[in-house]
Amino acid sequence: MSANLEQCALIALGANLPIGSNGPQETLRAAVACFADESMCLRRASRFFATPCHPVGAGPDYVNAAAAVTTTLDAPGILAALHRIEARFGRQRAQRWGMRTLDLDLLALGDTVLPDAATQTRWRDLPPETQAVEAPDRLILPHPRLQDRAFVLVPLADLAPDWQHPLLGLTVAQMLAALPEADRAAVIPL
Ligand code: A4P
Ligand code: MG
Repeated sequence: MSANLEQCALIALGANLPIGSNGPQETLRAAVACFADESMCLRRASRFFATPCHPVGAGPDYVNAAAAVTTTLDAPGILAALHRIEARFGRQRAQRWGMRTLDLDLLALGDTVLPDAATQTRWRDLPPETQAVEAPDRLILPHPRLQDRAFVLVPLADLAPDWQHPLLGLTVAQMLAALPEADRAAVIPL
């Protein structure tokens, strides 16, 4: 008999559209409060940051944050839970990388690699021109773009600077230090 052990999941939160009179910050705060309803126990949450929209000009600036939760859910179970929370906040998938009321991405689950190292590496190494048009049809862990993005790594460094990428061997602090200074400087604490 195998017991499902509790593991630590790292989650990225982002929003760049209001919901009625509630702005992205209120949405992110409310989304964090929903984790408990989905069997995810909040351990740490980052500050909130204003970040320039990527790609530049594709919409309003974002608010981004990160959270660490513990859970006995497996990786697909966590992603399904995150999608249910997105749906509660009116998320519609009209356009890849389109504007959104709430985006919740599973960045990592401990040192889990999914579906396998070669596939994660292929998605991680996708050329920039392909990244915006090709979306994976299955769960990739760690999230294939996390090492590239100041809007992910700056919040993540608030709560898990020492988490180590299982394939790159770099910590969050090291991946962040490898980004251009201008990218880091554009992520502004609110
Ligand atoms: N998927 C595979 N692996 C994962 C994972 N680890 N976490 C699949 C989450 N989803 C994963 O995701 C597309 C597909 O990837 C899904 O089928 C999912 O099962 P999606 O959430 O439906 O679509 P999306 O949000 O448009 O894609 P994605 O990959 O989450 O978008 P990105 O790359 O995160 O870009 N600019 C700023 N400043 N801040 C932002 O937060 N976010 C985006 C979204 C664009 N620009 C941004 C920001
Ligand atoms: Mg997403």
